[in-house]
Amino acid sequence: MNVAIVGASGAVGQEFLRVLDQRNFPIDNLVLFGSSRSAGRDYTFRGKQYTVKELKHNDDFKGIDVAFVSAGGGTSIEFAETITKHGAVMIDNSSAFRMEKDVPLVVPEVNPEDALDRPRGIIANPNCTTIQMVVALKAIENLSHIKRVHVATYQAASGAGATAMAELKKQFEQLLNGEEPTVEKFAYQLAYNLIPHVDVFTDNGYTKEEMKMYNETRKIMHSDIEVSATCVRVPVMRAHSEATWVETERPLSLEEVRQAFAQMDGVVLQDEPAKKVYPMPLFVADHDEVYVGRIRKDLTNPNGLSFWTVSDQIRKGAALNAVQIAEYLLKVGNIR
Ligand code: 2RA
Repeated sequence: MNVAIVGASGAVGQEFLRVLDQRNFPIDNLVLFGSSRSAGRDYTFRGKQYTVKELKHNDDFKGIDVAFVSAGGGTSIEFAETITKHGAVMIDNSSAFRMEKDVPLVVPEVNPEDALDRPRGIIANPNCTTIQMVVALKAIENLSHIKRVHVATYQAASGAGATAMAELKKQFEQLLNGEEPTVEKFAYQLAYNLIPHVDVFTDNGYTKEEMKMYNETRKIMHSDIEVSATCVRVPVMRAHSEATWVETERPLSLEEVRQAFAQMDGVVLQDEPAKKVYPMPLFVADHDEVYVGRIRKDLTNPNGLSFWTVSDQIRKGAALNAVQIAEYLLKVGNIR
């Protein structure tokens, strides 16, 4: 496979390199692309050095089979044609194409076959908060149709990029030294704080991040599922957590729900509260799966169920999901 990574210097771009190597993804040729600022930087992959090329409108993508793209929505929109015109499959981590009718939005554990119908050669990677939620929801949907979801997210700094992670770390150090914390990546100091504001507010009082969870979930699950989200930034480095409540068509027993989670691809069940066993971002960071715990029947609604999920935002929330899409295409022989 001839592989390109666009946005190679970013947090997700760097994770693509780690994930591709760790999963022994078959690569004959690798090309790294970035902005004029990151062009010239060198990265090592499988013992060989690669230099970032500046992304330009030329024929650099000729012969590329799959391009993993994580460089912001503007870059994805501007370069989609350049990337795909020679037949490369563009797996895009930005939100640019997610809701386009002719672009599949894919989580391999939930709707892999959607990736086979990509008239523009583009496959969209969902938002990180959506990915971890739908992996868990799929286990329940297999038992009984989910009518509605309420979810509160506890989103790590990594969602805003490597510089945001560095800012959070720096804030703790500055505060420890009695200095004024640097506040640039978020609306307020994040250290020792929670910020109920991710992305921008829309006319209905929800943020764009919260509306992504509504719109993307319906597209991925091909369902009329109703999702009401509250997305919160928390002082955690790289794993997102979510408190989820679902209402299903029929009442579900805890036993069948636990069994469904235990058998679900991509899920690790961590649910033994009596032994203080439940998922936490500190221990889930750098892992691949969606960790599920705190499972309980809703005491206010016989068809209600509550649970807690944690997953690494940079891996399953971005780079790993995109690589798993490419692995699926390879497995079914649907890529050059
Ligand atoms: C965030 N989900 O966490 C958004 C973008 N990665 O900031």
